[in-house]
Amino acid sequence: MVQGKFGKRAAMGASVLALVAASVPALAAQAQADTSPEVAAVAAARRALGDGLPKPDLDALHTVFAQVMAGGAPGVMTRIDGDRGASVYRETAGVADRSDGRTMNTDARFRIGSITKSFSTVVLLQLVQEGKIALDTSVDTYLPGLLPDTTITVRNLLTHRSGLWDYTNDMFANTVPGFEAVRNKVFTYQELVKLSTAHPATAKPGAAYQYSNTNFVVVGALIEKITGQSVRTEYEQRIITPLQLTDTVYVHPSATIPGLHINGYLTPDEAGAALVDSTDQTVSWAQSAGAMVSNPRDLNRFFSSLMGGRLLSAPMLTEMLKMTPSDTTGTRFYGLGLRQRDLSCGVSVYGHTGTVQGFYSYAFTTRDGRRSVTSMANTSNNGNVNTILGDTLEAAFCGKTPASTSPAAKAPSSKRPAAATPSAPFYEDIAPNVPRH
Ligand code: REX
Repeated sequence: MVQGKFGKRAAMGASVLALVAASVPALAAQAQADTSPEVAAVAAARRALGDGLPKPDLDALHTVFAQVMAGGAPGVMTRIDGDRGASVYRETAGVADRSDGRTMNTDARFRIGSITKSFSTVVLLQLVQEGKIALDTSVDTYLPGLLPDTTITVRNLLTHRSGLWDYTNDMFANTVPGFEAVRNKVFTYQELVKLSTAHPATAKPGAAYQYSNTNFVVVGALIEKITGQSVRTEYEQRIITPLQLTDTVYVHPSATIPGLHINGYLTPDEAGAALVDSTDQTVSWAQSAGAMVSNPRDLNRFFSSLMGGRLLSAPMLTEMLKMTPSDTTGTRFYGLGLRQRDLSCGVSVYGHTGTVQGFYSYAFTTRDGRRSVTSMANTSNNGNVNTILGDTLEAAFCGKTPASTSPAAKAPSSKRPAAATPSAPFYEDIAPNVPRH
């Protein structure tokens, strides 16, 4: 069953829109120039949330939810904060807990996986701002002897261009046994780095984008070395407390998610095998690369605040947004601990994706931070579900745009996924050398 709760201000009246148009000279002039009902309807839809984008297409969103659940996820949800949270949509389907049938809830916490990388990057870039560390300096300067290649720079880590092997490829080659072997373990950063450096480098530093959790484990080690404090303290003091992210916690090495939360269900490799409840685990295998817990409101606020300049100076945000392609689609890019996705309606969104056993998530915002979207499904090791979940971004950011006026109508068809139709399989970064299921 699909449930929806609409924010009070989501349905803004036409009279309010007219007032808005009248008070903004450019809009008023546009309204006078084009008086056809069609053009006026498109303009009204675009202004409906006050953030300049089309209204979210909730029918398309619910169709995506149905596909995610048909693909094997017990539950799925999306929270959309329009106009920096003035208009909120909380959409859910399915259950948060299969044992008691508790329904999915957008207030509940979940494991955000690699979305943690954006938090770690903000901490590190604040340290750069403070002159305590430099982006283009060798990691070896700060952590002598940790990495065999002394030419790997701090920027190489943040851009996934270090050439450090991703140790999770080996760790999770067999999904459930791999998970069970580490779910209660507590690793040091050094132990995880050693698992990586037992393999030869995958490329020369700077040469190629190759997603690797190792990079952000080294980022955590750098943060702790430079500040003399735990990453937990740094996340709290620099991000969580200032932004009042009351549902965001870093509890490593505790294995439980505190408070109201969603249970995660890992898909075994064997076809037809029952889902494994993977809620409780230390996530010590990821730490600063993926061990945070949060909820959709906090993630939307985090990325909106980031883009709004509340966490980094303008020059440092510009550094974070220096993107290079992360695949060959021409629509997906990676900056410094930050992804960019170009959607079918011509809108670029910025954020991160996350995968921890039992949890797939997407958290993205517009360049001005005015519309932010977080989606999650409580399963993993099911690439098809992850791909379909990504289509919630199309429905939430692009909405229903009349084909004749949509920038997508002019885009090549390869860049034009329909909102309710799953786009091409998305495997780019999940343990790249491991067979897909
Ligand atoms: C590890 C394997 C996935 C999960 C991983 N997660 O590298 C990081 C992350 C923290 O969130 N990365 C994602 C397991 C891709 C991102 O940045 O977007 N897979 C699963 C297997 C495969 O065990 N055999 O799907 O749960």
